[in-house]
This record gives sequence, structure tokens and C-alpha cells, in this order.
Amino acid sequence: MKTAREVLDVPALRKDFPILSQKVYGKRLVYLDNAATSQKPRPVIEAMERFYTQDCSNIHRGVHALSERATRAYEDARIKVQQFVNAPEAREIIFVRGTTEGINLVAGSFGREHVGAGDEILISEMEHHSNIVPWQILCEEKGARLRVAPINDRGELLMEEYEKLLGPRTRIVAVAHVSNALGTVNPVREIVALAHSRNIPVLIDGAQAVPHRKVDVQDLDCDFFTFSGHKMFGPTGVGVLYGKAQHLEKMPPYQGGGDMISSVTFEKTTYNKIPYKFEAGTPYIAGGYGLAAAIDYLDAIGMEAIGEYEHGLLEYATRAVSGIPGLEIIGTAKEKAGVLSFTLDGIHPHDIGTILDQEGIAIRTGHHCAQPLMDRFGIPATARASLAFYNTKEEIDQLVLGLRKVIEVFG
Ligand code: C6P
Repeated sequence: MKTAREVLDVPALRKDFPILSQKVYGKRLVYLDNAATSQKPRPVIEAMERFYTQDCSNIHRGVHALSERATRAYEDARIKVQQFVNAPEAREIIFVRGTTEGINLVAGSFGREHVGAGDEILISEMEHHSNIVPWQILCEEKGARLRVAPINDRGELLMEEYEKLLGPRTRIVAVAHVSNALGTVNPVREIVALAHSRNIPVLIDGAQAVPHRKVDVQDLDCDFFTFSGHKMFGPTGVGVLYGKAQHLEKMPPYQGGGDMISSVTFEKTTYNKIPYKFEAGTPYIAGGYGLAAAIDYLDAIGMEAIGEYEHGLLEYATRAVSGIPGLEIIGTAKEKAGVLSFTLDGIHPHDIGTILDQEGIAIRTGHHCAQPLMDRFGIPATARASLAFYNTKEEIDQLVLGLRKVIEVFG
């Protein structure tokens, strides 16, 4: 079997990320906050610069050369996304601001149509707020009920409980592919199959999956899948909602405005075909350029190699921190990706983050926008180191040294 170092040439890849070579407080930056946002390689930055220096114009409107170029590049980006997640058709790819908007779109359009008083929406205990609150808003509006599938102490979804909660009133299931706070990889294929056997559609929040593993929406057979560009080495402000055409075609628009119409009179408006029906207004065109470049970059490395490398690094990190006295890992699922959440006995996570920051180490501390999950574990917060393919064992060693310093100061 190949060692982690042989799978990827990480030192070479790191050179593509200008931000990683900087020093913070005179120390080499160790960036371990990739679940919050990932860093951007030069080709992504250059693609966005290309839009602003060569092609800057509006799309789908102009007859001039710049607009035609930008329109082609933006629509090529859509095809690139389609291929990246193996969607059957490019028109099933809707550009949104990010995962949050993708979920709000489904709740606000599909949800409004299909959920009524007394109906149920099923999520899990490990969801990010953006896969809780849009459904709560919908439930309040419709008099529906939010049901929550529980997890065990390792942070794994209890599949039997999940199955029991799939009832005659369940109108949609919405679950994370990978938990941002625990790293748990959910068995989404099985989750979808169980829901579909009862004709219940499924939305997958793929924000933390897409940067770490190959996603194939046809293989998952999910009805909706959404993710953010900025967590997959692309720009902030652009993301993707994949939806099966059979749903998207029937769904009402989410927002009204330019580009989403076919014709407008004061009496009546008819809507554009999908995906444009869901893309009102001028989109983040430079974001499309950057996202396409991020996909090219990931494709060139290979998602399998990335997954394998990160798996090795997570195992190394898990072993390395296990020797630290008073450290408890939160989230010990058998299937995990890229996230190491932990607490240190008697030390507040914010203090951990502050001391590590002084060592040049960037992690996230807090509830990670998953407050109900923190409640489940009876803790207010965790410290979270989250990995990307450009992280190294040396950086994990730095983290361990930093944590020993935290204990010296606060322990
Ligand atoms: N999680 C984190 O530090 P947006 O903000 O729309 O790009 O993504 C929201 C979102 C949805 N689902 C999951 C599983 C997520 O992890 C996130 C974003 C970041 O964990 C910022 S809170």
C-alpha cells in the first residue's frame, strides 16, 4: 500500500497556494480551518482575474464579444460542475451563493409546494444550522413538524431510528453527507434508498463532502445535492444546487427578477426554463470562472488520491492527539472525513484557539453552527482542526506542540 506521502506530491501542490507560505506572528502559518473555508490555488485566482481583466460583461444578454465570451465560460462552468458530480444534465445544475442558499431554495420552492399542515420534515441530529433553520421556517409557515433522527455517542446516525421516523407524513429528508462538526460520513446511499422505498425525496447537504471525496449524484440517487465553492478551493459566494429535472421543472421560482423570465406583462409573467428559472438577476460570473478552475484543479489531482491522502493524515492526527492528557475527540465514527473536533479537560475551546493562533495555527473553535449537536454531547463548543490535501504530518506535529503549550498555560 502507498504511504500518504506517495499518494500526492504535497510540497509541490502547496506552491500553488500563495497564502500558505506566509508567516503569522513570525511563525509559519499552519492552516487547519479548511471546513470553514479552504484556500485558493493560483489557477482559481487567475481565472477570476481573467474575467475582470479580459471578459468582464454581463451574461445571457449582450450580443458583443465580451458578453459572448463570458456567457460561454459561465455555461462551460455549469457543464464542468455537471461532470464533476456526474449529474445527468447540465440544466440540473443551478448556481447559487452556496450551500445555505441551495437549501433555502429547496425549502422555499419545493418545500412550499409539498409540505402542508401536519406533514413532517426529517433531518438528523448532526445538521448544520443551514440544514435546520430553513426547514423550521417552513414548518412554522405551514404548521408542519420537524423530526430529528438521533445519533450515537460516536456521532453515527442511528439507521434503525432513522428508518422508524420515515412515516406517512414525511415529505422530505434532508441530511448532511459529511458532518462539519464531527467529520462523520453518513451512509447517504442507504439513507436515500430507504426514503425512496417510501417515495420520500432526499436533499443531501454536500458542503463537507465535495472537497474530500468523489461525489456521484446518480449513484447516490438523491433528489437534491448542494455544496459551496469556497470549501472546495473555489471562491466564496458561488455554490451549486443539483436537482433532478423532474422536480426542478415542476417547482415554482425561488426569486423573481431578470433572466428567470420568459416573458413579462403587467398581467402575467411566464418563467424561463431550468436552470435559469432559479437564477434571477446577474449572477456571480467571476465566481463561475473560479469554480470551474477549482474543478479542473481537483480533477488534475484526482478525488480518489485526495480522499486517500486525507484519510491517512486524519489517522495520523487522531493518533497524535490521542496521547495528549485530558483531550477528548468528539466524533469517532468509523467512517470519517477530514475533521478532528476535540475538547481539553477544563480549558475552554476559545482559549485553545487563542493560544494556537499565537503559534500561527488556525483552527476553529465554537459550536460550528451546530448548536443542537453540541447540546447532544452536553458541551458548549469544541476546538476543530479540519484538513485539506495540502496539510502535512509536520503541521499535525505543530498542532500537537501547540496543544501542549495550551496545557502549560491553562492546565
Ligand atoms: N460550515 C464550518 O466552519 P455556506 O456557509 O453556505 O457556504 O455553507 C453552510 C454549511 C452547510 N452545511 C455544512 C455541513 C457546512 O459545514 C456549512 C458551512 C462552515 O463548518 C461555516 S459555518
